Amino acid sequence: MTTAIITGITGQDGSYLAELLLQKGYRVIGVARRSSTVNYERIDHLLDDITVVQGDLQDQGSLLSLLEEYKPDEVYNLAAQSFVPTSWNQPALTGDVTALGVTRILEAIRFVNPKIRFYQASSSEMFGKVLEVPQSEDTPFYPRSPYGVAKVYGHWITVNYRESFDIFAASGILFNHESPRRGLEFVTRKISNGVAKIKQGMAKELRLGNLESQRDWGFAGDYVEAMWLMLQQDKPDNYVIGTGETHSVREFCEIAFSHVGLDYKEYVVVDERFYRPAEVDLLISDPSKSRQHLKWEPAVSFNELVRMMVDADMNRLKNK
Ligand code: NAP
Ligand code: F7E
Repeated sequence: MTTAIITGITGQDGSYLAELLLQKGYRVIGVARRSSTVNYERIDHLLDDITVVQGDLQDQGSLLSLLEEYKPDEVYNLAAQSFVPTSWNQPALTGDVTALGVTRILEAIRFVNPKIRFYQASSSEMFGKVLEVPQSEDTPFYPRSPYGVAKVYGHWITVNYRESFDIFAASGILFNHESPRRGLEFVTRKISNGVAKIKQGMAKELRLGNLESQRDWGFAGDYVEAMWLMLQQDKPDNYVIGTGETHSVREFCEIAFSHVGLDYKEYVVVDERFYRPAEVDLLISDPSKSRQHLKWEPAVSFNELVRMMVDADMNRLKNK
């Protein structure tokens, strides 16, 4: 039985990746950091089938002992301080977890078993103030937030351990991917949740920041398949994963509100509190390498994604 360790098991992607690996017959070990109350909402339905263990990307020893105890074949590093605005308020913590945390796992792999295959969750935020449109594996980085800067470090240390120590270390440069399990502070989920609350009479307006920024949004359930595919190749590499389409926050609002028969212009209030010190205006992937090498294609379209998220929040609030 193949064993995989997933850091960030309690997050959006951790839950989808665990489901995928269980379907493939893996033994799944999920790493969660200690907290005073458990936050297993996204993995409640999996707790009989996976093993959840304590570990923290800020603690080298915990990572070493996990690898020694569970002897994984594959490690997926999905843990991070992943919310961009928080990275300006807590830049040093973001660097410690999102950047140095990657080195700590790679060091654990190097000491315990350099044959372990490693996946690093890199991000389109590394492209930031884009130097090329669309963005591919060869586009230079220009990060615009402490989060983006930390992810650039995580990407390059992954490449460096591949080249220095011959570790099978893959970097997936994933564009935004969303789902009904997305954290409530990210814009897509904030909108789908806001729409459902307004429709059900629980809120009167939705306050957002920059409506003009554009993202290449896909469905998280599709993207975890790409992570797994990267570790099944003959050689480790970097891959851009996205849809190749871009849409604005405004378009997301239009579709989300109209799905429940509302006009977003009557409810969305632009609030400068949600503007960022430096914005990433436009992201759009060139996913040709992953299409060709991994044979990966997203299954869920932008319209389907928006509707799926609104429907899920409508149902959740109805059943409350
Ligand atoms: P997420 O929902 O924010 O999940 C992040 C996970 O990291 C959570 O399980 C969190 O645990 C854990 N974590 C945070 N600090 C930790 C620490 N010090 N030690 C151990 N675990 C820690 O993020 P996601 O959307 O699933 O994204 C997964 C990964 O892909 C992240 O690295 C993210 O930066 C990256 N990424 C995401 C996207 C996207 O669009 N979703 C795109 C590109 C890259 P708690 O539950 O305890 O907070
Ligand atoms: O913002 C704008 C905001 O917070 C998207 C993370 O998973 O994807 C995510 O980072 C856009 C930005 O995601 C609001 O200014 C407008 O331009 O949903 P977001 P993000 O910053 O793109 C990347 C790939 C990651 O790697 C990250 O971990 O939407 N926006 N109004 C708003 N954003 C938020 N959050 N809230 C608003 O009210």
